[in-house]
Amino acid sequence: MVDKHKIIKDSVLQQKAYDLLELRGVKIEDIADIVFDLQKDYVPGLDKYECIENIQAVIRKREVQNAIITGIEIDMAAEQGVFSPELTDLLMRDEGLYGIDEINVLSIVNVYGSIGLTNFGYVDKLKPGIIGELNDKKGTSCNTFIDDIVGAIAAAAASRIAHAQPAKNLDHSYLD
Ligand SMILES: [Ca+2]
Repeated sequence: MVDKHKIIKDSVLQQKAYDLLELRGVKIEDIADIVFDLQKDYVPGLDKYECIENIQAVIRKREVQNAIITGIEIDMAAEQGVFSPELTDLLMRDEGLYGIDEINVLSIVNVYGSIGLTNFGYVDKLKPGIIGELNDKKGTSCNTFIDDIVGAIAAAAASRIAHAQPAKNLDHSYLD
């Protein structure tokens, strides 16, 4: 029985989010590579460790954990064929007009304001690193949701770094 009044601890969800990313072959270091490439030209002395720290800060947010867990579990359920043939087909092909995978990650992208959306659009178009690898595995695996999740985490972490550099990113100095 589901107890509606039970509040799941953030730490439990955070661990679940990390576990699911790892289970699906995504390492935090892979995401850090994308963040580094997004920000290296704007942040002097940026290193991978700082990128990882910023990714961890993004994943500490409850709305981010929710999006990670929901999206990855839908990918896994699609592979197991638990949905109707129509939805299974849309998900297994990452059908371009489906669009719910992008909507799922808007809460991640929006955490750090409009620069997050700009960064997300950029990685979604170029599919750097692990995002491209996930995209190439389409057909055998369902990576419809996880590719956007990885792109959104990278975009949010890059935006968080940019925001900490007000002198370098004057256009975004209004962000909290
Ligand atoms: Ca997708």
